[in-house]
Amino acid sequence: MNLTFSPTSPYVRKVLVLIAETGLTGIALTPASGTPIAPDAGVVERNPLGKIPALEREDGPTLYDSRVICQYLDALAGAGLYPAAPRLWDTLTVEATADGILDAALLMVYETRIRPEDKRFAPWVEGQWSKIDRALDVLETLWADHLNGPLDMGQIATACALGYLDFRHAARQWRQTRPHLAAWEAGFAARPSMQATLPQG
Ligand SMILES: N[C@@H](CCC(=O)N[C@@H](CS)C(=O)NCC(=O)O)C(=O)O
Repeated sequence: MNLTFSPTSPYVRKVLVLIAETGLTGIALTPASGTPIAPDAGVVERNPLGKIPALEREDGPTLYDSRVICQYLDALAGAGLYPAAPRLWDTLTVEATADGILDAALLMVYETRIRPEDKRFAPWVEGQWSKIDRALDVLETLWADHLNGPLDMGQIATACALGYLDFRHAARQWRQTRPHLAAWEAGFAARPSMQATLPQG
């Protein structure tokens, strides 16, 4: 199998953490990049949306979207990072919450990196941060017990999202009003799978 890879992509990191946690082998990494205005030709060949990660496999079409890839690899490893229902519904919702944080955080990065300065719209950026703010509050409260339960993909996605906030939006200081989430993150970030996949760049 072959996984498109960037050392700064938090969605790729979700997959890499899963690989490390499950001990899966035989997955090669192909460096890739690209933005909505400068797509990577190699990525577009694998994923028409031009996004990474994408996973080429021998027994079927290339898979894309980190959530699909993670479910596929988890099934392959038999690791149970997507547990049986009813806990599954919580796991998927926590993962969707974390991915939503990432979607908003990445759009904020694109806004300052890609959009010309005279076309930027501050209320839109703040609207993205409001989504993140609300999602973090729910992780701090409603999902605190889930985060402290058995390891699953909701936790891995949450840790990757928080790592990305530290990497790209540290000035927003997400920990300030969220002591439980901050303590949980400190513990989770020490896992070898997280240490081996710290964003670089
Ligand atoms: N929902 C997708 C999001 C993937 C994504 O947005 N990846 C970014 C890199 S961090 C990307 O490839 N962006 C290029 C683009 O949006 O054109 C997933 O979970 O895999």
